[in-house]
Amino acid sequence: MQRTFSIIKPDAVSRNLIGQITQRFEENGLSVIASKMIRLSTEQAEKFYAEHKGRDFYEPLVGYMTSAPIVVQVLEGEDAIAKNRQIMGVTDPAKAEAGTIRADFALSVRENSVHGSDSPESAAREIAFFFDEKELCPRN
Ligand code: IDP
Repeated sequence: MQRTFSIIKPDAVSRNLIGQITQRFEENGLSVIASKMIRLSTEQAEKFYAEHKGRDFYEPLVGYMTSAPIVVQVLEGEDAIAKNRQIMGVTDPAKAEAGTIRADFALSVRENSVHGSDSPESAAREIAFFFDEKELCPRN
């Protein structure tokens, strides 16, 4: 069993896609073990995406991520990190495989509907960024 961190991003929350996106996770064997809706502050968004600081897309990304509420979730399942990345599709929706969340819902490279951790290290860091251990509700 593995845990990963997911964000349903502003473009998707604004278009009432929370249910449809969460359904993709659940029907692919990922269980939601923590979930909350929040509005990121500029400071939080800058810190969360600090690895991209200095890139041309960084400031618009921070502006977008703070533009509307998001849903942050912890997903648990077998091979959860890779499975979630597969369900999401690649960053650019135009290049994402048919049937993935980004191919079906994303608006652009920036407004691409979901975030998912890309490694065990980032999953641990990102989960701890938004959740206390006592907020996680594993199934067993
Ligand atoms: P990922 O979310 O697929 O892991 P990253 O490279 O970590 O992709 O980029 C983080 C986020 O920054 C992307 O999901 C997207 O919202 C935004 N982003 C990445 N590259 C670009 C770009 O070239 N133009 C605009 N936004 C971008």
